[in-house]
Amino acid sequence: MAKSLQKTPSPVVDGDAPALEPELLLGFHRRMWSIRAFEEKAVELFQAGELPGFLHSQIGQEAVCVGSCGALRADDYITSTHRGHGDVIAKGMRLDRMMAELFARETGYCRGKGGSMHIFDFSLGILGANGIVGAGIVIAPGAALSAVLRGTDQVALAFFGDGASNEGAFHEGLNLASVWSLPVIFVCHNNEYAESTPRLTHQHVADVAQRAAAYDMPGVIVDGMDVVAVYETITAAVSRARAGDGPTLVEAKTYRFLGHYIGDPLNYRAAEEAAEWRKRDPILLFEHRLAESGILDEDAARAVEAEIRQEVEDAVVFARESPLPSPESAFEDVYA
Ligand SMILES: Cc1ncc(C[n+]2csc(CCOP(=O)(O)OP(=O)(O)O)c2C)c(N)n1
Ligand SMILES: [Mg+2]
Repeated sequence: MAKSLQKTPSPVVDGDAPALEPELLLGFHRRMWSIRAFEEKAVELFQAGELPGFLHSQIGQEAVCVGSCGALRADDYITSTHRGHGDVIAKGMRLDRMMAELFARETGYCRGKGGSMHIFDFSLGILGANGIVGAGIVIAPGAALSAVLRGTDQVALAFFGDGASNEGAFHEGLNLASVWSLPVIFVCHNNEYAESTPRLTHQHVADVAQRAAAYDMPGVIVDGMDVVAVYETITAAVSRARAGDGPTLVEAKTYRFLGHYIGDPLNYRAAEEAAEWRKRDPILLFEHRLAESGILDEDAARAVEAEIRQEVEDAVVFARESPLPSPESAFEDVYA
C-alpha cells in the first residue's frame, strides 16, 4: 500500500506553520506574473497570426509551475509537456529567448527549431518540454539515475497532465523510479481535461494520486491554486528524494482557464465551470494573501504587473527583430 494518501492542508502565510520569508513569496508573485503576462501576450500574437504552429496556454496553472520549481535547486532537472511555457519560465528561462523561440527565431532557446512545445536548455536543468504526451515521465527517472550514478544529490521533477497518467510511460516511469528508489518527483498538473475529455470519463480513479499505491510511493494531493501549498508539498518530496528515500507522486488540482489549444471552440465544458475556477485564480488568491499579511499592497502588486508586462513587450521587440534561422542550419543540431 502507499505510505500515505494525504491531503495537504492549504496553508500558510497566515497559518500555524512558520511563515516563509517575504523575499521568497515576492519572488513567487513575480514569477507567476511573468508566466501570466507572457502567456497572455503569446495568445494575442498567435491570434494575430504572428506565431507559427500550435499554442497551448498554461494560464490558470501558474501556482503549480512556480511552487514546484521554487522548491528545486538550479542544478536539479525538470521535464515538461506540450503545455510547458509556465514550467520552463518557473525553472529560470528568460522571456526574450522564450518569445524568440515561439517566433521561430535564431535567438530562441532552440534556435527556433523547437517552438512552443519543444523548448529546452540543459544549462538550466530543463530537459525539454515535449509534444509526446507522457515522454517526460520516463526521461526524469533517467536523469535521476544519472545523478545517482554520478554521486550527486540532484533530483528530477517530471511535470505531466492528468491525461498522461493513463499512458504506459506513466506506469513504467513510476515503476522504475520506485524499484530503484530514484530521486524523482512526479507532478501531475491535474487540470481536469485531456483535450476535450473530462477526467472522470478517461480514468476511473477519484484522484490521480491513488495510482501511487501501485508503486509503493507516497501519493499526495495538493491545492494547485495555492502556490505556497505547492511549494511546501514539493519541498517535502524533494527532501525525501535527496535523502535517498525515493520518489513521490504529487497531484496538484488545478484548471486551465483557456482551451486545450488556442482556437479550441471549448464546446465540451460549461462556461459556468470555468467561471467558478476563475474565482480561485492563483495570482489573485496569492495577492489577497500577501496583502492580508502586509507583504504587498494593491499598488505595489500593480507596479510589479506593469513592470513585467513591459518586460514582455521588450521580449516581443527582441523576437521580431531577431533573424530567422538560415536554411543551411536545418542540417545543424541533428544526429546523422
Ligand atoms: C503519445 C501521444 N498521444 C496523444 C497525443 C495527442 N495529445 C496531445 S495533448 C493530449 C491531451 C493531454 O492531456 P493531459 O495530459 O491532461 O495534458 P493537458 O493538455 O491537460 O495539459 C493528447 C491526447 C500526443 N501528443 N502524444
Ligand atoms: Mg489535463
